[in-house]
Amino acid sequence: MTETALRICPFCEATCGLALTVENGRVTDVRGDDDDVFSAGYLCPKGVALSQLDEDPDRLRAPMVRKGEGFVAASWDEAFEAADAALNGVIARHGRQALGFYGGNPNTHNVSGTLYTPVMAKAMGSHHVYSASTLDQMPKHVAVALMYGDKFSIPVPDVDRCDHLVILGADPLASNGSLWTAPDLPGRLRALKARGGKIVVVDPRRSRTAKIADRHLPIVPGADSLLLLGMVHTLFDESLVRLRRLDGHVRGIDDVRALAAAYSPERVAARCGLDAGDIRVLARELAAAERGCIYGRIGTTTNRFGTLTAWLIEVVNVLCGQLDHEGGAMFPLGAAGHRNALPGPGRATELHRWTSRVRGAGEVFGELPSACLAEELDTPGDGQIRGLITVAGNPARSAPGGPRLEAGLRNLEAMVSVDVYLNETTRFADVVLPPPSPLARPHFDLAFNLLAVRNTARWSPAVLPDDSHPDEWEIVLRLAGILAGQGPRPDVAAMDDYVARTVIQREAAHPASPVHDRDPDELLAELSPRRGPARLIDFLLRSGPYGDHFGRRDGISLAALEAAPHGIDLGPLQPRIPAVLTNATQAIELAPAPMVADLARLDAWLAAEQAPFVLIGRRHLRSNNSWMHNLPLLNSGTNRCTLWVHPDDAAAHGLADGGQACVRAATGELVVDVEVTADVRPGVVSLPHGWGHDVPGVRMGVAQARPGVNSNALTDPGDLDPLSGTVSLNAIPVSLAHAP
Ligand SMILES: Nc1nc2c(c(=O)[nH]1)N[C@H]1C(S)=C(S)[C@@H](COP(=O)(O)OP(=O)(O)OC[C@H]3O[C@@H](n4cnc5c(=O)[nH]c(N)nc54)[C@H](O)[C@@H]3O)O[C@H]1N2
Ligand SMILES: Nc1nc2c(c(=O)[nH]1)N[C@H]1C(S)=C(S)[C@@H](COP(=O)(O)OP(=O)(O)OC[C@H]3O[C@@H](n4cnc5c(=O)[nH]c(N)nc54)[C@H](O)[C@@H]3O)O[C@H]1N2
Ligand code: SF4
Ligand SMILES: [Mo]
Repeated sequence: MTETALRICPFCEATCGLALTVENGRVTDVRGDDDDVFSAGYLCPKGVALSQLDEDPDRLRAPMVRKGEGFVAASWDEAFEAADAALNGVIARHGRQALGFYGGNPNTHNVSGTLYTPVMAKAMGSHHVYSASTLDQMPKHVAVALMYGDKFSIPVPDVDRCDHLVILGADPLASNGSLWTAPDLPGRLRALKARGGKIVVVDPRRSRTAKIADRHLPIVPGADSLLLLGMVHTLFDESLVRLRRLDGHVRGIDDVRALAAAYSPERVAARCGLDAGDIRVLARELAAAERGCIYGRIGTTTNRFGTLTAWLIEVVNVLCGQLDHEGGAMFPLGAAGHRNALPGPGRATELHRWTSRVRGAGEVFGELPSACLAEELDTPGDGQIRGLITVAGNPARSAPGGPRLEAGLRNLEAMVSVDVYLNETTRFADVVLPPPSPLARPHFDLAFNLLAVRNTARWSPAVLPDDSHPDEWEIVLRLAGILAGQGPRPDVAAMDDYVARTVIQREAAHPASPVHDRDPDELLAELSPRRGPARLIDFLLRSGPYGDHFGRRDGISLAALEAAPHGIDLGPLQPRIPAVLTNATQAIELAPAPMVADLARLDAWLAAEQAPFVLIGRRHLRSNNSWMHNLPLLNSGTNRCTLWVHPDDAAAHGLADGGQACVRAATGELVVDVEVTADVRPGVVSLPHGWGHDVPGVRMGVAQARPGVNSNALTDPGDLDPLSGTVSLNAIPVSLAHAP
């Protein structure tokens, strides 16, 4: 029997709708869903690989429990008994602060990870909470929370109506966009150009996106905040500031004018490796554009000045009148769970409420910096991590710390991982609990709807439901019960009811909520018989900005999405200021004190001597961080873990294309394959992350055959953006030598 099933792709932030051909319980073909209200048929090679992931013989189907140096397959009951003994043993011996949690990127791409994994992390009752966010986007959250009030009030380029786009440190033609959800960004960027618009890319590499841009400015890595200060200076210096509809909603303009006075383009240009004139033109063009904006991503956030840069990007958009303006940078309004959807001040943003044990790094939104993991694992004393839970994460490849971090993982007294593979991290676990295939579970994009260039809502039911395998939310709730001392067989249904009631009560507590006056028990009854993520999403949709408010008006619900398998279009982005501002002043705070204070660190860098060679990363379309290298469709061809070296640098160091180089950093060294290319700025080398699969215990045959090297052996856990706790994964000082 052949049928077509629809499923949103869970692999990247573009969230394409896929049309799967299912024959006798197997997916035999993957295409883009032409009728999807958001993606209209687009997909990339990773989406096509969904069926290879489902069928990958190395993907874990059963729980694995450590036996000596290896693993044996176990029943779910046996595995949870082992997890209970291991985790509660640590609590009994050392207390709860000896437990730690690391959550990885795919948590954001599935409803279990978004809605239930945090419940488990909370049940752990320890300050040792770490995630990929402090290897990634945390600077954005900090900047927008301080400026607009909520960490998810992240404006995105309104790309379809934009005619002047400046891109800093992002390569959407490779990544498909990030903190900027838009299927077919390559097509949308080409359309921007075709209607006469202009794209400027600021990147030390001539990236794929730079190649289609009108102008490419090859900046020195790490200098973006100086470039932006030069632009801000120019806007005041040349009287280009115009607030348009933001007039009356901005506080702190005079402070910004005063602080930017010291950063003329002429002063910062050399440090940026750019012409002062080019910086002035950047500012003039953006100020003059009818509809334009500036956008920055991973090259600017995983950077020692990440929060300053994220802040200054917002400042430039505000001063050019491009924020909250059609074709500029706009605030999406997600259908479910958007905490800026209700007007009025929310909870104040407080940073650094506690600090890490070893180096005293500040807490950020309930987490500690992942760059602290290695030292928290191996530094003896009260609160040393002795037991670790990882969910959908591979810190052994995604976090800095290299061999030290891996030794720390190896020496743990207890480790439990929820993961689909035995990889560089999970090989150290005592118990590995595999979630079902993406095809066996439903999907809704809670996080990415908050970042999308068009408001839509789409729900994918499970394509190949599998009752024999617990869903991921059931696995993490069972772990939560274990951590709460309920033993290996907690009442998961009762815990799910508790979670649902908590979500309802939290929502109803807001005075502007449409369910403010409703009895939570009554609402729970109305959501019955749904349970798990479906119940929570139904609730969030119905009480959300487009919801039916539980029968009080015409609006959407999960039932409405089920009846619209290609999704429901909720329209283009709309201006949202002032309602979107949920900080205490309900105004745009242009000069938050923590940012202003942090400029002193930038000044020191501006005055310091420049490293002769620095390392940056890059992404390839057919890769996804560390974990999709086991799919033959993706780990093939030109997708290789090579070091890009400029021809001049190669000549100076005796390096040849196809040969090898030894790259040394303060924290480690690697022998890497060299690719000589003029697409990287002289003085800069580029190596992708997430590789280095040839280590004992990994069970990923395809990846092990083309292993590459772990670039995070070179990144420095000590090099943090202090405000956001995000580590600098770019602009790493290195030296190069010929490797025989
Ligand atoms: N040097 C350098 N390092 C970087 C970066 C960089 O640019 N340069 N980028 C950083 C960024 S942006 C990020 S987001 C991080 C990513 O950091 P991580 O999230 O730690 O790493 P991933 O490689 O995404 O690993 C995802 C893990 O989840 C598992 N997995 C996949 N799907 C599922 C699922 O549905 N459920 C569960 N339970 N597990 C699943 C995979 O097997 C894998 O083990 O890496 C960061 N590290
Ligand atoms: N194919 C693919 N897609 C992905 C991923 C993947 O691994 N593969 N990962 C996903 C994840 S987790 C994320 S967070 C997103 C990231 O999405 P993007 O931010 O678009 O990621 P990259 O493609 O790495 O682009 C970052 C760019 O920053 C440049 N850069 C490095 N240092 C600097 C600097 O100091 N200044 C400036 N201006 N530029 C700099 C690099 O040369 C690179 O071109 O991609 C997501 N999508
Ligand atoms: S662009 Fe992203 S969401 Fe779309 S098919 Fe590729 S990996 Fe999936
Ligand atoms: Mo990321």
